[in-house]
Amino acid sequence: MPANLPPQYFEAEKNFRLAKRPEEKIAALEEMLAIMPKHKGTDHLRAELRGRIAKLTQLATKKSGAHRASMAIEKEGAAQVAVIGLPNAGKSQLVASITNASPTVAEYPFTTQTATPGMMEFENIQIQLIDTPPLVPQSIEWWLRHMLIRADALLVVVDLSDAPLAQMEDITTKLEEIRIVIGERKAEESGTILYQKKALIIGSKLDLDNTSENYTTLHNKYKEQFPVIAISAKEGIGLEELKLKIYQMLDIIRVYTKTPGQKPDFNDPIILKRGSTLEDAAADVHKDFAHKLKYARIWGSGKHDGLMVKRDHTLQDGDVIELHL
Ligand SMILES: Nc1nc2c(ncn2[C@@H]2O[C@H](COP(=O)(O)OP(=O)(O)O)[C@@H](O)[C@H]2O)c(=O)[nH]1
Ligand SMILES: [Mg+2]
Repeated sequence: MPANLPPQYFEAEKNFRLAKRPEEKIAALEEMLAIMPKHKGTDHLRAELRGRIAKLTQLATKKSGAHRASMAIEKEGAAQVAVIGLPNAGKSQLVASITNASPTVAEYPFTTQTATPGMMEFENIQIQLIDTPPLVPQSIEWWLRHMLIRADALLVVVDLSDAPLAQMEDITTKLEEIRIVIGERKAEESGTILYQKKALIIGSKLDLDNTSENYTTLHNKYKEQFPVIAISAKEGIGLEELKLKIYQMLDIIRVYTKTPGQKPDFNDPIILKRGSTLEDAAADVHKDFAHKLKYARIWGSGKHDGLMVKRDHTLQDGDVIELHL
């Protein structure tokens, strides 16, 4: 058993042992896989988990005909963000307005029973958004919980035309029931393991009457804990600012590589966690580069153009690097 597995791993493993249906077992295995650190010491275990998932998927597909055994959505682009909220909050309208997907939008609740991914363009990158079913007891299924846990962040959509504070309370309660907390709250207060997720609060339907007062109330209550923003997906208000806020919330940076004497390709950034070093960037380009790296030249973020930097140099959003091996 590799060292340094986080406590959530053992929690997921316990869920796996308790699971009865193959779908639940698959979700637990996917969670274990997502939690496990990726390095040589875990290669073997990760392969084993993938093997088990494949077997169970076959089994489950046989049982349920054409249905997919798992609702897990493969990550695409720079990050995966789940859009959540109560029925009719405007989640599907938002995803339809800022991505290439077209989930059904309707004035009756519970239109969305499955998850629909779509890609949102932000400057030169793509971020994946997932439209999800509403957080109400009858639709919080095992797969939705796992989807939220696996996502890099959550967008909480609150209808500004309808008591936003009550909606927020309802949503945080529902999330805690499935052991997810959002924002800066301590994740292990009650002794049980909670998953802490980054979140951004979106007040929707700003085009409707009296919504700006509701927005002020919502903003004042939550501004210390979350980025809070008001939009109208229908009228296209606040959507560009929203995209920027989503990007900022994700704590990622874009770094560009170049070869000596050539220009970098600004359409193809490397995406790294904020705080990443030159060595992390090299490892992202090629797994052998991390140890072959001697130094790099760097351009950008107020540094002297072409400055030589070492492997532990912390990179900034927009840096251009020329790796020397
Ligand atoms: N006025 C207005 N109505 C909206 C807006 N966004 C969504 N709606 C309406 O709210 C209802 C629910 O929207 P939908 O996106 O299906 O909500 P969901 O259940 O959260 O996915 C529909 O009638 C939408 O037309 C908006 O920005 N402005
Ligand atoms: Mg919907």
